[in-house]
Amino acid sequence: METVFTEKHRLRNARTELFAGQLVEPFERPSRAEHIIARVRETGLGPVIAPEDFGMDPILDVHDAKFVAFLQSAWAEWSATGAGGEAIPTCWPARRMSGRIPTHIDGRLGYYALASETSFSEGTWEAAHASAQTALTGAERLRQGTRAMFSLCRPPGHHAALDMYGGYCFLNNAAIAAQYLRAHGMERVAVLDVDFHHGNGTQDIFYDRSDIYFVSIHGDPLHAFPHFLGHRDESGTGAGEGYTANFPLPPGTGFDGWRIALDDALDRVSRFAPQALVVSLGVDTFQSDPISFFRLASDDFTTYGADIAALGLPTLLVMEGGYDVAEIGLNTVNVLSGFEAAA
Ligand code: SP5
Ligand code: ZN
Repeated sequence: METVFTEKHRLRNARTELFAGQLVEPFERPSRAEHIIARVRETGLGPVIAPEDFGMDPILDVHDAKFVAFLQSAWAEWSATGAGGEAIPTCWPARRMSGRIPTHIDGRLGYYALASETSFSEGTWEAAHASAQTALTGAERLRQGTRAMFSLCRPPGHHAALDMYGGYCFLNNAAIAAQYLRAHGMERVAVLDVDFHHGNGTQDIFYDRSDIYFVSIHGDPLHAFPHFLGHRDESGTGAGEGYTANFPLPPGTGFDGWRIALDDALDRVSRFAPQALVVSLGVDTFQSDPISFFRLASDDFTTYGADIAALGLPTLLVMEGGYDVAEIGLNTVNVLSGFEAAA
């Protein structure tokens, strides 16, 4: 399997994350990608290629133009205020308040953020843009007939919605790739999200559509981030009714329980009969992940990589979360080699 990777991910290197009432070093840090690419090379998974530049159009096919402009200018606007630290929203358009877009950066941050743990830092836009191009390059290779690709995206994307960032995500790489495949000849595309957290952004972007099927297995939002989406009864709206499926699972879920949900999810993908599958691949389902509560072991990642390959679909695996940095390379590449062995 080929991997798409660029060192531009390092431009996303925030100093702060608001966690447990303190500003700490972000869980979503550059060393995550360095460990994964090291393991890709060590195991001889396949060639590592650099992303091509597909420009802004495929990004604007998925995200609101004003939101994208905000991401591009946010750091400059924030720095201009003379603030000493990184950009963290402190207020939101909460229930019964106006939906008007503010002028001041403090208001704009709250308008476009869905969470405050994700500090906006210098270089964030450049890294997010490169991450989206990394997903797009994988999608284009798939379109040309490659069976499977790994887009080693960083920062991750699945929490980024039409016009919101947060959960360490700015541009929704998997959604941008899925929409690109739709726009370039594939009639039906499925997105399978196996990150520990619900892919609220991807669900939001495709919720009213029947041409992109979205299915997510995740920590029950009653107990886990993003807390306000990902319940079992969310199944799509309008023409999209029945084209979203959610499998929220309780704290302590191990591989046996998780794999039952995966079987159901894969069965639904299979019945949708897509021309391609995009996998939002987060390995924060690992037993010792510092911010999550599932109990998968390293070998389980190999097993489920093979389960996904058994669908027999052209598959683009897009990196999302995973915060046990010492084991992230092993767990991620286990999914990919499990897939390869069964493909
Ligand atoms: C891409 C991705 O995996 N994003 C995850 C964003 C999670 N952000 C909020 C984390 C809050 C964690 N609280 C956990 C308490 C653990 N004791
Ligand atoms: Zn996650």
